[in-house]
Amino acid sequence: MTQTSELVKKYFRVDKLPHIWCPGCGHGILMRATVKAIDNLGLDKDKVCIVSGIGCSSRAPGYMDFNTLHTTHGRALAFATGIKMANPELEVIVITGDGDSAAIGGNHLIHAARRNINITTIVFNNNIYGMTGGQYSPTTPTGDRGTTAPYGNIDKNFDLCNLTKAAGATYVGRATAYHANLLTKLVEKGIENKGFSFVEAVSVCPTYYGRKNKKGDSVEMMKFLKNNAINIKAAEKMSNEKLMGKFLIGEFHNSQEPEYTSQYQKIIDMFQKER
Ligand SMILES: Cc1ncc(C[n+]2csc(CCOP(=O)(O)OP(=O)(O)O)c2C)c(N)n1
Ligand code: SF4
Repeated sequence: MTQTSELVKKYFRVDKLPHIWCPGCGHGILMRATVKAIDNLGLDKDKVCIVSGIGCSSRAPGYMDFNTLHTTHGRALAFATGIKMANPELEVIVITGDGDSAAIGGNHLIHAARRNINITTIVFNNNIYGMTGGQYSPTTPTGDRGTTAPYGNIDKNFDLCNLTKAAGATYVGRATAYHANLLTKLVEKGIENKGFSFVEAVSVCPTYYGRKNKKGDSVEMMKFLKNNAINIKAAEKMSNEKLMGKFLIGEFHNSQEPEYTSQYQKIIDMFQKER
């Protein structure tokens, strides 16, 4: 088994470390779980392309030693789609935030899912806009506070797994910074899936979400994830009463459907034969 230090040497841009995430931020754990999944699958580093938008979450590819692209806010999936179409041989992984993927990038997310293009998207969901100072995002739970919702958010929050599944993603899963081993497994399976894979990685942001909502420090927030996440398989046998106030983790959806770049190639082949 590869040790952490070997992982760091092999997969991180050591000259860019230490990272500048706040002490106690969950994003580092999620980044490590992503790299661990890549390592477990033994992927060729030169064939992996990691794309992000803008945000604390989207800083991750800057630290990761692969082909990486730090794009514009909300547009990671648009860039990633272009890369995948130009070179379907590449393993394209998107790391994005809840604001980046579900607000400004929300349309790209549903259409990438609908196309079933072979991209794995990992959303580092900290339930808030971290980088810009704690504005509420589409995943801020109703009633919770942000700088733009000082009296509590009155919008309904998105369940990103339900959203992407309904839009057509063929692999959907959720884990948390506390459940890092499960997250690694879900990312592995997402990468292996030949279609659009969506993995929600629930993070902790003690600086903004935690402080604004009196959730305590990072340890308290991690305890919350530990105590309130229920595996979807276990949930099947539990009563609604026991599930009240809990949230689900695990594999939500796994199906096989035609993949976009291979369908596109078939059209190219058809016309090349006709010529
Ligand atoms: C077009 C555009 N609009 C707004 C911004 C400002 N901006 C930068 S990061 C960000 C939010 C990031 O939040 P999220 O995706 O949830 O990631 P986090 O920082 O919480 O990890 C915003 C609004 C920008 N850079 N570009
Ligand atoms: S603001 Fe929040 S998400 Fe951003 S680095 Fe700090 S703890 Fe992490």
